[in-house]
Amino acid sequence: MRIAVLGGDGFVGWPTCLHLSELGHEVHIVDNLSRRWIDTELGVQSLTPMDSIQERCRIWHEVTGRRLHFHLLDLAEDYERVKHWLAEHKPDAVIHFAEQRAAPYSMKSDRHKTYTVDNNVRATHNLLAALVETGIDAHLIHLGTMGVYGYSSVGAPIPEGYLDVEIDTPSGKKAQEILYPTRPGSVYHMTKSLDQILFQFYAQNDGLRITDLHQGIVWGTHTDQTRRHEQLINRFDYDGDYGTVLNRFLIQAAIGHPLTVHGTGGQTRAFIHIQDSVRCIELALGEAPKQGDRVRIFNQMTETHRVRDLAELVARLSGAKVANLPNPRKEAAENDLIVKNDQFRALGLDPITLQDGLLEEVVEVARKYAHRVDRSRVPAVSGWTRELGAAVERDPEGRALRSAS
Ligand code: NAD
Ligand code: USQ
Repeated sequence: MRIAVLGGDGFVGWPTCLHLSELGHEVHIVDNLSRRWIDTELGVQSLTPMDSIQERCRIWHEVTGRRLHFHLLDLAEDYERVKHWLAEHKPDAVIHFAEQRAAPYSMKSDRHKTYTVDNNVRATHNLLAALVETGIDAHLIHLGTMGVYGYSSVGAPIPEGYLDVEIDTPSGKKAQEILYPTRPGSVYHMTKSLDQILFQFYAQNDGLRITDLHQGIVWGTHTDQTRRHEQLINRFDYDGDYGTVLNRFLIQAAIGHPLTVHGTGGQTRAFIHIQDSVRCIELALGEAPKQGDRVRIFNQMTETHRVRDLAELVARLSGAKVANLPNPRKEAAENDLIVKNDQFRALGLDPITLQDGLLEEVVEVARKYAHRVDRSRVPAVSGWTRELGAAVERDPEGRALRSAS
């Protein structure tokens, strides 16, 4: 298949490109490299030293003899170029990772909020409109988030995207299937909720064939392919904006930083290892919906954990201390989460779990590159409201200490 991987220079995109290339697909990476620019804006860098995308593609060719094609293109800024690119390359499948994906970054300021909405919603809508206009019948796979469902305890499993409801009408009860009501917890998560509506409309109106993967928090760093050469190494974010919770705890353990638990750590979230994430994309590719089908929604996660349990696990593994910090986010302090993921399991996914020794592998990678860590960038200081941001008191190194109130 000819596959366009939008956002193929990113944390999940890059290993996906390698995995699909190894399977024999013709892979085209489309990326505007905005993530690398954001590192520059924030004054941080990936824990792991990443080469330029062109160099990464060259190394892949050297190692495997397979070619990856890179195209510098902004999906949000230049609709005409997006349309021409699609018309010229006519992909069989499009995998869409190309969005600003950090919740804390999306809440930093009004500028970051508007950037995140403009970038994400326009990128998705430009792509949909261009697919219709060019008449390209590609299977579109989008990386969405478990966060669209929200994190209040509902006491029932979260279904895969849709909810069966009964509506009272004058002629009696009528059954209806609706998108599960969204309850995004950040501006970033809100853009993924908006994406869902765009997908619903274009599938229904234009027959676009769409799969939306509601992914949990991705942890780990290596996949079978990124292990093949030092210069194929994956991005690893550890800073307070882009680092996600488990990877942050593992790097904090490696550098002797207390594990930064927000509040009581009673937040329960869904997780998936990066190797399973790329495998799920392969499985979803093989299950394309037909024209006229509703958007196919999968919950791309393999297990759920409470933040404080993760901290305890990493502390046991490494001897690290746990610090309960004031939470800069507006979120439920404690929640339960039960999630259905039957579709991937039925397709043959055999999940990698936290017990599989891969936690140690991440700590080893983190130790190897610990000299690249700027400890002052570890605390999460982007507040969901001005008050929450201000309540995070910092020490002279910029580390969050305790509530100022
Ligand atoms: P990432 O930031 O590492 O990668 C995103 C890539 O998209 C970057 O290379 C960036 O330069 C590119 N991009 C952004 N806007 C673009 C635009 N307008 N035009 C072209 N390229 C653009 O993110 P990631 O962690 O790889 O996540 C990929 C996708 O998966 C995101 O959509 C994210 O919402 C979703 N997701 C990620 C996680 C996670 O834990 N990392 C979990 C659930 C869902
Ligand atoms: N948390 C801590 N300490 C930290 C960092 C985070 O306690 O040092 C807590 C947060 O307060 C939150 C939970 O851990 O309760 C998860 O935070 P996170 O940063 O790991 O994840 P999140 O902001 O939800 O975003 C990440 C990805 C995003 C993806 C989402 C999937 O950045 O792209 O959509 O995970 S999900 O969480 O399932 O919605």
